[in-house]
Amino acid sequence: MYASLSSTPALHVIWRLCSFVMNEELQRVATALAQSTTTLVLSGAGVSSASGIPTFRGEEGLWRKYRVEDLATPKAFKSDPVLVWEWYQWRLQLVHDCAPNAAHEALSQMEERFESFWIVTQNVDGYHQQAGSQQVIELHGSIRRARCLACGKRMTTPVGEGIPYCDCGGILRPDVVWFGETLPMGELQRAVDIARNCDLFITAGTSGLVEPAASLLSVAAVAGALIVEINPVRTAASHRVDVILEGDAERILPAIIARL
Ligand code: BJW
Ligand code: ZN
Repeated sequence: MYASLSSTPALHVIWRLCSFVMNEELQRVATALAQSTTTLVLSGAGVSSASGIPTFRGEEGLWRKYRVEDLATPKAFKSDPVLVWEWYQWRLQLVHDCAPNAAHEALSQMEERFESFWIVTQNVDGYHQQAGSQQVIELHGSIRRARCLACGKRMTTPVGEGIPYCDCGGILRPDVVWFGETLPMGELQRAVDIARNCDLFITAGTSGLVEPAASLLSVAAVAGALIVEINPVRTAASHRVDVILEGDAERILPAIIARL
């Protein structure tokens, strides 16, 4: 496609101009990162899409094939726990079969280089930690863990068919946050504290539709942070950001590192 674009003189000029602007913006973010005292990266499903994990709301999104009301609410679990577990076992298998991608790797390298660098993730796949990041706050829990509805014990999600049970006899559920449920208070509080104190906020691979995660951007903006969005398309958050890096996280994040 690039070859045919650059073969037409007018389009070639536009192409060169876009590349120039993109380079300027990448450099601006790299400089902000190098100078930042605290950086918060809010990650969403798009960060894991290059790994082969489907997003929720895009063309190939999970919700296109399954209705969210059927699978990711406490009511759905109560009415059909077998179906909900089947869906989570399928996704867990996918997480085990796939691996972190260049976006996760780049974020892990950034944490190594910068002292106060935090990832607040909406993802439940655990790929940031698998890629080596340590300062990760999981807002929506983890698909790798299950929780007993009777005694509250948490454990590694047992692999298998049907409903898994705890030693105490209670039913296990995925240790994730469903619609209508509150987020883990400690994690949310820490995320808000970091957003209040950050001077660089990067929202990557999220539609910015789900609350309260989406509001962290506003908290950071009020605190005066530079707000950057990495996404191939415009989102609900785009009009509130300072810099839009249009593209895939697995390409953009390594490109930022290359400019440090
Ligand atoms: C790429 C890319 C590439 C693709 N590179 N990018 C205030 C106002 C209105 C409603 C509410 C409100 N406060 C609370 C609510 C209700 C509700 C909510 O937000 N509803 C909205 C949908 C309107 N929130 C809740 O219920 C939350 N609980 C809560 O607030 O408790 C208090 C309360 C309760 C009741 C009433 C009021 C208050 C809980 C939310 C839990 C969300 N759970 C899920 C499932 C988790 C478990 C699981 O995974 O199974 O979390 S839903 C799903 O959405 C999942 C995700 O983490 C979350 C966000 O999705 P994300 O990451 O943005 O994915 P997508 O698919 O939407 O977007 C992907 C993006 O990537 C796209 O933009 C692509 O373009 C991009 N992309 N490839 C970069 N390579
Ligand atoms: Zn139990």
